[in-house]
Amino acid sequence: MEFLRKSRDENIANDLSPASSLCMNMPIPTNELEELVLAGNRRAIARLISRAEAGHSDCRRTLARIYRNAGQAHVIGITGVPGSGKSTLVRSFAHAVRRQGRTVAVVAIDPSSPFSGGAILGDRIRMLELVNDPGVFIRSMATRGALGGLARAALDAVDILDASGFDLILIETVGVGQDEVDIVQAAHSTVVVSAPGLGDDVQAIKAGILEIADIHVVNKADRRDANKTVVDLTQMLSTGVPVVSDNAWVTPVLAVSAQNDDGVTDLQASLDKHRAFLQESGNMSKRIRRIAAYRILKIAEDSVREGLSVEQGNKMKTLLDRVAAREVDPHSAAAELLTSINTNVLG
Ligand SMILES: Nc1nc2c(ncn2[C@@H]2O[C@H](COP(=O)(O)OP(=O)(O)OP(=O)(O)O)[C@@H](O)[C@H]2O)c(=O)[nH]1
Ligand SMILES: [Mg+2]
Repeated sequence: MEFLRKSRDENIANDLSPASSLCMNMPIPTNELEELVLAGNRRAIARLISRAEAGHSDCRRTLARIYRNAGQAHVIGITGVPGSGKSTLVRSFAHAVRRQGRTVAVVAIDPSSPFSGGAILGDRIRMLELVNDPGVFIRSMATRGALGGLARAALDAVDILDASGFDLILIETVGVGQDEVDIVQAAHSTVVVSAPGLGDDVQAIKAGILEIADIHVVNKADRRDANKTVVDLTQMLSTGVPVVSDNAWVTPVLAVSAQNDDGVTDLQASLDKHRAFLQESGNMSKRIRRIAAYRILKIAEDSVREGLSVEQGNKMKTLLDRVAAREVDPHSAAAELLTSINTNVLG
């Protein structure tokens, strides 16, 4: 197959080309990627993710079939304040998962790519080991298109990786914007990472992300001041932080040193326990519905926004003339605009 001989960059560049060339010059049509993705072919996976990211409608049918084949993986969201060691933790966790013989994929929604992250040499070497391991797949999604769509693309990527057979899928984001927090919650289990020495420590993660944790990790436990962070966090949790986590689950606070691989197997065990808890308590199906609701609304929102920007150049001009001349009121004009989006873009 010709595309398999091409470099990854070439493939990606090709994938991001405009719709017309996607159709005309494409060495392999999107629908033929499906089988390769389901068989776990890495280049096909990378390629389909790129096409999904570009948001071309060519993918829609393929993604629909992929979606129906997904649903086996344990999807884990990892978030926390910048610099708390999320990327280091993801790498250490991936190694631990591999030692168990399970496979793992990472979708990193992060301004700094995990490929360039890792200040120390040892960490970079470990990163290379992961990149060369067929049981690991790492994908960075740093770009937010002009029309949004980050959540859509990231969660399409999760489907693709899930359908291609990865046992665990990690979504890593920086817990800053609402979108990033929401994306992480589009996971079955959410891990919130904090660490000592980040200014306000626990206070820093209070705003918005403390309460979404199913599991808390206090990273950098090799530092002497880590214990204080563990104590502060545990205290804060026991004094009535509203917890989103399902009732009977007691959110653990785990001390971890991602850098030294300490406590990472505890995190693994805790995540397995959380998944089992969700399944046994019936909470898994609630979460699956919550994720589905988020995705449906997000895609609808993106489509309307996209449609509005297209219609601005078409329908809008006539409507403007009529509203300015007071032949039509703005409410009716807006309704008409939405109808034309419906027929032209969403249909
Ligand atoms: N002492 C210590 N340092 C760590 C540990 N884990 C990560 N670090 C260091 O913390 C810094 C930030 O680590 P990252 O993994 O890049 O953190 P991050 O949360 O992904 O950062 P952003 O992507 O910028 O939000 C790096 O210098 C790491 O080497 C740890 O367990 N112990
Ligand atoms: Mg990072």
